[in-house]
This record gives sequence, structure tokens and C-alpha cells, in this order.
Amino acid sequence: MTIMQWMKSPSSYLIGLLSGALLSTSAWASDYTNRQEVDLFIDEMVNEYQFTREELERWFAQAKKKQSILKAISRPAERTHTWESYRKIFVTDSRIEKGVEFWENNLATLEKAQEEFGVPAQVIVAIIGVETRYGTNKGSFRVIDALSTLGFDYPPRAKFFRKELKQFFLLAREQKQNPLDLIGSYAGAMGYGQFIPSSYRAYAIDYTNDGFADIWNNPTDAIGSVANYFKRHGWASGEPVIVRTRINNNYNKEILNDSLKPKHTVNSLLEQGYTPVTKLREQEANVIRLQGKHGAEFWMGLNNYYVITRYNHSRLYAMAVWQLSQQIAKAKKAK
Ligand SMILES: [Ca+2]
Repeated sequence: MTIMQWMKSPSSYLIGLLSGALLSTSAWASDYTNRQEVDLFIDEMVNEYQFTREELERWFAQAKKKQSILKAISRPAERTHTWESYRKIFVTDSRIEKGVEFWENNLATLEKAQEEFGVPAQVIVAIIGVETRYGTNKGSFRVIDALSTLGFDYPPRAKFFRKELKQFFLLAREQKQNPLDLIGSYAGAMGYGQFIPSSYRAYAIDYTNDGFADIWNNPTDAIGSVANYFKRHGWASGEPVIVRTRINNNYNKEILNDSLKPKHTVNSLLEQGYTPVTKLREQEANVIRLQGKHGAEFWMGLNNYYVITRYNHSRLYAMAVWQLSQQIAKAKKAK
């Protein structure tokens, strides 16, 4: 209904007044006031980190429980897709093309980060591409709503998200931001590289040297921060990531997808029927089976593959980042 129609209709005017009254009542008694677990959380923030009760009560009075967040967390893409359908979302012509564009727009920063942290520019670009389409889709939820909803109304992960909510208030205080203003994903991940608050505090760096690690809005800070995250999680410069592998007739199926962290070695996998298509030196490795477009695919994942899963604990995610990075590098070279 437009404003004009609304003004012409006395009955809807009355309804408008009534619902306005209801709205203001519900804003006063918000989703996160007068709740015992929120009160306990506030006590902890006051005692552990010297926040004031008043400021926390003021923020929680504005926090909202969002059904859309509860819906999104219960069916993440990583759990509902095969490799074939997941790949179609993330390794696309448009994401490759925009990746080359992002690379060219941030050429000097990416070169510097590659040099300093040993992480290939295309991997940094691909992470930002998969996470936020190069910063064009950084999320549309207020972080306080996301983390309050998941911390207080989603029991399976409540402990994790309450911890992140604590980290979030600390982060906002350190970065002199209003916690009510910050926007992110349904899970409270923020900025170009979608760092959750604890990651932001631990790994975000100020790569522009202006004294502020701004991965919300600054691509230079975001690039440095993603590279730093990878380095700190053990990225080995110049080492392979994942290699296609052949299987022999009696390969050991039991060890497929048995862990994200490599818990076997290349030589022991050879003995169990897996032969990588590229020769690999002896190192820790695991075997991965993905359901691709042309059926089952077998891969040998190495340390750097595991490092990508530290960003998002999913085989599909790490594979998408890796393949997107390869395609972007190829497209850039061909230009
Ligand atoms: Ca900065």
C-alpha cells in the first residue's frame, strides 16, 4: 500500500496506529531483554571485560531474533550440495572474470602479500571471490542480530556463537565501532574475507598503515588479512595443494574422506591403491572422493589443502577455492 492509499483509508489508519503501538511495545520488551541467559552473559562481560551493564542492556534491547538466520544455519550449502552442484555456484565464468578484475585493481597489494606471506595472489583472490564476490556481497544481517540469534536461540551451536558474541563486543570496542552498525553474514562473518569476530581479532592486519585494520571496507587490509590468516595456519609457500589420483582395483575405500587433516602419507596411500597423477615427494596426505559431473573423482589432499579448510571446514569449499584460483590465474595469463 502506498502512502497516498493509506492516507485515504481511515480503517487502515486505525490499524496502522494499533500496529504501531504493538510495534513499540515489542521494541521495548525486545527478544533479548529479561532473559536469564542474556543477563548471565552481561554479567560475564561486565566482570571479565569491564563493559558497563547499561551499554550492554542498551545493545541487547536493540538486538533481534531472526528466523531467516535460523533457517540459513540449518542448511548450509556445504552440506546440501554435491561437488558437481557446489562447483556450479562458485567456479563460474563470471566469478573468474571478476577475479581477474579484482586482481588487476589490487595488483601491487596482491604482489606484496604474495611476497610477504608466501600465499599465491590467486588463492587470496579466490577466497575473497568465494566469500563475498570480491566484496560486493558482504552480508545483510546486523552482526548483533546474527550472533544473538545463534547464541541464544540455536542450542546446537549456542556455546560457539556466544563466544563469538563476546569477541564481537570486544572487537567493536577496540575498533571504535558501534556494535549496532556492523553488518555481516547470517553467521556473523564480516567484510571482504568474512572473518568471524575471533578471527578478526586474531588475524586481521592493517595493511594500509593507517592504524586501523578495516576488512569491512578496505580491500588492501582485507588482502593482507587473508594472506596473514593462511600463513598463520601453516600455508607452505610453493607446495602443491591437491592432486588428482588414480585408483587401482583393490583400493582401500575405508580411508576416503576420513579426515580433513592429512593423517596418512603419500607412500602409505600408494600402498593402499592410490597413485597421484603428478609425482609427489613423501609427505602427509589424505584421499578425497567427490561426486563430480562425470561421476566419482579421487584426489590426494596435502597440507595446503588442509590450510584452506581452516577457513571453512569443508572439502567442497576448499576444492572450490583451489579450482577458482587456478582458473583465475589461467584467465589472467591469457589476457
Ligand atoms: Ca588500514
